[in-house]
Amino acid sequence: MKNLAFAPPAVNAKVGRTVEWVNDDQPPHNVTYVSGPKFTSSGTMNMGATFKLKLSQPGTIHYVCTIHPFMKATIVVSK
Ligand SMILES: [Cu+2]
Repeated sequence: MKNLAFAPPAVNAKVGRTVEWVNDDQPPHNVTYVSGPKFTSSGTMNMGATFKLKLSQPGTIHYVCTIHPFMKATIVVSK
């Protein structure tokens, strides 16, 4: 997360890979599940905090930062 955005806002990755987010912003953010293969949301991430998600199922994950609802992003997970 940087400049009040998920960067990049869309990624493609294979099942079995792990995605890691780092909050490079001063304001807190979170990674909150919206739709697609289910995962447990991150909770609040202060500056410098990290969150990892192992991609275990194919599908398109949509997620948002609920603190800044305009921060939306996707992960397309393929086999
Ligand atoms: Cu945010």
